[in-house]
Amino acid sequence: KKIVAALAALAVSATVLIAPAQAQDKKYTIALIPGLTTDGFYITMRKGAQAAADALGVNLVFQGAPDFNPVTQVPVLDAVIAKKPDAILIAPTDKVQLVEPLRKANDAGIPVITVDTFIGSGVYQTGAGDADFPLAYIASDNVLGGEIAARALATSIGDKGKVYVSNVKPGISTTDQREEGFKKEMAKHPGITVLETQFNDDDANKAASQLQAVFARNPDLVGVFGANLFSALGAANGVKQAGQTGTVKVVAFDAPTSIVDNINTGLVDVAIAQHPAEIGYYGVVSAYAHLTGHSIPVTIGTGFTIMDKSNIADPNISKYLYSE
Ligand code: T6T
Repeated sequence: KKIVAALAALAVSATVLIAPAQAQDKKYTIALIPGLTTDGFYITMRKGAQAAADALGVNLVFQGAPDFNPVTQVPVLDAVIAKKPDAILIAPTDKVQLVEPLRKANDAGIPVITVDTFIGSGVYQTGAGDADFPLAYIASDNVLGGEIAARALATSIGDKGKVYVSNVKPGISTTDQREEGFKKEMAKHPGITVLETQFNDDDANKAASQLQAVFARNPDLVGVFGANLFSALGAANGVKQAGQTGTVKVVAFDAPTSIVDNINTGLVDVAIAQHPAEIGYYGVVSAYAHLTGHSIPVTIGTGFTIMDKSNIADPNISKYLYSE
């Protein structure tokens, strides 16, 4: 009897000992597919993701397209799915066009988490709609970001005059929501007229020429909101080329290192930095938690840091500038 009991105890402790060892031996591969590879925002997101991957012993694969476009992102996604990673983190480049390609990953049993941008309505795991299958959405609050931008621009133009939004293209959740928040806030400022949005396809040169064309049609233009990194850089360059630095105010979404000079010279009044490293970090942590049997929040919101001339030299602020 004693021997049987001892053997049983041994079996129990053996299971207890073996189970965690097996869990630790499993090295998970998590793929991160950015909106595009050559954008400081996603380069910074990758760093945050890598920090979490290193801490958790996860293999992180970063694979993306050279431009922000579903036509080039979908083949990258297909190639990633074919390699069967344990989970996919992705910034979908279109709310609608990425639904079916991502469903393939989900149908293949690969958990999907969207970072920065969302598909469908961005409300996941409700059983409603056909694009609610991603496990989580980790991002800035982009409607709020647009409202912050509008308030900053309203202040810098003395609450009156003509402004417009320099934006990427319709169908991208983030930039659509920033424009929505901007217009919602501007509706509370009767002295401000919001002109028609200019779409630049994420091309800073196009954004610069559009600024000059809008200014040519509206010599009383007083401000522009650049709704993402390339829209803002381009709009700011357009203001400079038009010789309107300081007269046409610029509020920029995103914070590449070049924004420091633009703020210091007065070309850009305010930059709204997102926290992409946090998005990447919590993306990997969430995927890992799910893979190891834990429940995860369906949305995680990350914050903003507002940069202007008064605080840009402060290391607690400048640490949120994006990596190159
Ligand atoms: O603004 C970010 C990102 O949040 C957006 O979805 C796309 O543009 C950026 O990557 C900046 O270029």
